[in-house]
Amino acid sequence: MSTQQMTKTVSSTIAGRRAEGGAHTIRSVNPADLEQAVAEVHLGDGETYADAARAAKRAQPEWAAIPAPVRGQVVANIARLVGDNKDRLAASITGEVGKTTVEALGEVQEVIDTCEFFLGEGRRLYGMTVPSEMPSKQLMTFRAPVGSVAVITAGNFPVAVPSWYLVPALLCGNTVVWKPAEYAAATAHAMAELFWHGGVPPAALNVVHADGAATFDGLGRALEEGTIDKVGFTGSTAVGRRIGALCGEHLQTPCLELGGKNPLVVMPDADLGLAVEGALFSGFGTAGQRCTSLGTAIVHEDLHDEFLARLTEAVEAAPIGDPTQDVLYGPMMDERFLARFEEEWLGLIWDHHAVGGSQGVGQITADNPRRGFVGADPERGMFVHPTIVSGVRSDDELARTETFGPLIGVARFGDWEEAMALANDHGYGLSAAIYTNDPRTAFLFRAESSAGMVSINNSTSGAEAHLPFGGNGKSGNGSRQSGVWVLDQFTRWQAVNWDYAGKLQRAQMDVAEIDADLEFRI
Ligand code: UN1
Repeated sequence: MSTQQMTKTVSSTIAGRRAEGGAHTIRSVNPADLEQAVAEVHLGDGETYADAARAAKRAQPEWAAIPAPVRGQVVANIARLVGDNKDRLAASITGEVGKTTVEALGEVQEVIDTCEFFLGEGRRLYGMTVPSEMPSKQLMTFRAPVGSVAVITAGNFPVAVPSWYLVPALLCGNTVVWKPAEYAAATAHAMAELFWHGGVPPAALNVVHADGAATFDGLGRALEEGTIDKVGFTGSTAVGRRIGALCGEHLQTPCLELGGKNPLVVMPDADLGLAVEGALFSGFGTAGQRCTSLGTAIVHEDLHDEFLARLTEAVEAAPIGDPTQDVLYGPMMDERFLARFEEEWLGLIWDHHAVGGSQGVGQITADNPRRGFVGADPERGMFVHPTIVSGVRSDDELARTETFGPLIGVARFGDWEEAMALANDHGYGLSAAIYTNDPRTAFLFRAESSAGMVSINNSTSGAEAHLPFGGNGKSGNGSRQSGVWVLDQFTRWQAVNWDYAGKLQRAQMDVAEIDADLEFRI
């Protein structure tokens, strides 16, 4: 691991100016090497947030007045800049949240893909012309920007998930206040710089670094003042519920992308090797810290023992450790996730469960080692043993609780109803996968799954950047990001009624009557 010290100072940026008022300072560290500080981060307070919202609101009309194809050109510039800085941005992700180099590069690619989709949308943003029921009258629809948008994101995807909000929001003519995760502040700042250098006016993209309490306070004030018109939030279900309630008080519908308990069903006709590979990637990639990470593998009794044996073997053999090397996963990205893993998720392992995948459970230390750990000293970082918990039943707490870390459940089923109960009854509905070679089973699963995203013979994680992304139930409020679908989050339809008859024509009342003989029979 690199021992190079590179501490920068990161502050909130409002209309291009550093905002340091009311702040306390935290250190963002490399989770693979806690002695390595990445940045000193000045955290703002509620007033910092409210100020940023005022700046965004003020800047919005001017940004919206720029023709959409020209805003699309800005997005094209961002795509190019992100591409040219791909390795640096990926290194920043790895160094600040511990994602492996290959996943970090993939994440940066997701930003580029998002930009490439939306730069063309600047030349579309289509409305419709609609026939009127009266002559000399034309109806049409326009997409109008929503206004100023609050974006609040987690740090597990410190650039890709923010780009799903920032790029379409800006392209549609909105301005933004972005509150990234505190533990990914330096990466967020780097990303924002690429946006500003690509031509986004500084007041159109304001960045506030703040803790949860200050953000909540500031967002409440901004909603009260009318300086935030839309909220986009990616994070936990518990926080999403609070944000949804706050927005509801202000008659707003936020875009909420929350947790998951994503099932992966393995049918008796499945390609077992493929299913094991899918479970390994979605269960342990990003150390299980994706909202789309595998929750429970639900395996038919005919294949269960072999699936479990092969997955356990794969997990035991997997290289884990230094994320700059070729490993399955690196550290937990922040101490809060390590603490929760040890204090809460491991407590969901009950007597009737069997545990496998590693020599220990919990943090990898000298006293609780993992054979083949990649890197010098696991105790310098926040590394956790991979854990497979088998014998999971539908009434287990573990079958219903999102465990944001490298822990998966394995359950056995006999009939379809049992499999679907395990797949749906937890009340989340983000992503679900099935491994089968029977198209009837695949489509039955699609129809009966509560998830917003269904994969057939592919894992629960790794969605492409231009399909609708989002969930139902405890995973969100039905909002969708990505592709054309997200346009409905960041624009509102405006209907236009244009009458050029020169006299009042009353809808429903002044409509021509048609002569018809409906008693006619042939
Ligand atoms: C998230 O964890 O919030 O589908 C998003 C995936 C990624 C995005 C995950 N493209 O796994």
